[in-house]
Amino acid sequence: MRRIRANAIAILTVAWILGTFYYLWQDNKPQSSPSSSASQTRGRGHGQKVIPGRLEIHRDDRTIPLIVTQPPRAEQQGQLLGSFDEKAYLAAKQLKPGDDPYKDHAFNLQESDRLGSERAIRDTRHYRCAALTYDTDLPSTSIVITFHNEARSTLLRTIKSVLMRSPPSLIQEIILIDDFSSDPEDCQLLTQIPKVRCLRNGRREGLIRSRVRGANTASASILTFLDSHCEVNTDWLQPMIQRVKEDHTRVVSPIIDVISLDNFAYLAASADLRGGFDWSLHFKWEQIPIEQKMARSDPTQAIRTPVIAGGIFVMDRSWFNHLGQYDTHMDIWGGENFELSFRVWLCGGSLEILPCSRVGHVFRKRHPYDFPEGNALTYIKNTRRAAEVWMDEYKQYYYSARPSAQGKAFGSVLKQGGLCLETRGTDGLGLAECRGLGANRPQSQRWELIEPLIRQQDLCLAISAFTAGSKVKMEPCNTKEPRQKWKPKGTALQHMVSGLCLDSQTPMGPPVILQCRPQMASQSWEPQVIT
Ligand code: UD2
Ligand code: MN
Repeated sequence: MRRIRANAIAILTVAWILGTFYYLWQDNKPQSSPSSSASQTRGRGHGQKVIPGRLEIHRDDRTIPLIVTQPPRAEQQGQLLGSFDEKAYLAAKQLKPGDDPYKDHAFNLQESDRLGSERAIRDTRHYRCAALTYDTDLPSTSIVITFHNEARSTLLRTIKSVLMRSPPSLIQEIILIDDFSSDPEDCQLLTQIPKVRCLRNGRREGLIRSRVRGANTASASILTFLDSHCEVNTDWLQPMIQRVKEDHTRVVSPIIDVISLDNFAYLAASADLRGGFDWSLHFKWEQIPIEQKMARSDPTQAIRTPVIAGGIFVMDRSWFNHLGQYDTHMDIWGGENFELSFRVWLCGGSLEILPCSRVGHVFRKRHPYDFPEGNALTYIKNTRRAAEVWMDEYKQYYYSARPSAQGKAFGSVLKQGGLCLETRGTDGLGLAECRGLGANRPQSQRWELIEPLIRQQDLCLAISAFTAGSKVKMEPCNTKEPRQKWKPKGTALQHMVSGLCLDSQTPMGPPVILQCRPQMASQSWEPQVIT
């Protein structure tokens, strides 16, 4: 009898051990097809991002393996979507047999469409996150989503996941900015969903100006930015709003989980990463330094990050405005995440990744849309503006890492103290108070340094003679004309042939060229971000 009992205990023990191993093994296994590993590293022609080790399914992150977030029941659906006819919306745009499912969106559209507008996803948070509580009087937020030719199924899933997985009282509105997509109905039809608004750009603006447009019409005191191909996870919003409520200078991001571009599997990302960059201003994820990791006793704690990835973050609206929003002279895509991050840190705020907030995003390997001025030039223009404006002497490392950025246009940024260089009459010049904001800045005060020229539309700064004290005037641009060739020298602008520097001498009179004295205020021309 005793032997039978001993045997039974032994068998049970073995079965228990095997069961435990099987369970851990199951949970370690990527839940998707082998091709999903492709999303671990991403490369692009230019302005590309490499995301090493972003995807890391493992048990030591102690996520909640068995809980999936449920889609709402049928009766809740009606309230969620109002009069919106989801079936018709999705059916109107279907992949035709034989079409390449990756062609238009750089992800597998067939898989995205097949999933439909919602699905249960795994709660990828650390299990201790589920026990956290948040203030009951958190302020509400305006969600800002800009898109250019997004697939209907991914766009709708983004919106529905927000409505399904956020406390309704926290969602003031969802502002879609249709960045001049081919079909205005992609956006327009979605306004039948309660809380959804749609603003369409009359021309392609790029994500940076589009987000500013969205932020400017937002009515809530907190802004939440999302890409147009996301799925938010359980309780994603409360931790972020809580942190911003406690300190309005915090800018917070979730951990960005990976939605496979091939099979749309939802995969947990590592909780040990923060944002970083190299000197050529490429974003990359980096491991949290070991000392910091050791010091982290609480896995639910915020992770301070030098920069954010850029697409998914929450910040106070008045803080966003106080910082001057984004640099609206950046085009299409890229660089704005560094620029905003530098603003935040340099102006006394902070950036964080919150492990208890998770949002899935479809990371792609190429841009599915065109860049009117080319991908490479646009990325250089944007990052050069970030470097010129915020990196002081560190910008030399940017130029060493990216020699091709030398001499490329970076937009209108010429200013001295509170005064701007402006054109007067046909060829006259002088300093005057800087006027107008953003698009309202008068043309007479807009300058572009496109080495070696300093341009205003078709006219360029030229010296009248090669001797000290000669006046500077405007004349039609000609890259071969030695009188028009300039280069930056610290904060001064040096005429290349005479070696003399642009000097405002008498503030209201025309500028002249004088011996370079870099410390002189009259020779210091600072880059100015026009917001
Ligand atoms: C990442 C960010 C993205 C942005 C970018 C750098 C995440 C998850 N994503 O690239 O938000 O910060 O880095 O600039 O961190 N779009 C427009 N107009 C355009 C081009 C794009 O509205 O002319 C939209 C696009 O539809 C999408 C969003 O902007 O919703 C971001 O573009 P993306 O998804 O191609 O950028 P991504 O995720 O590679
Ligand atoms: Mn994206």
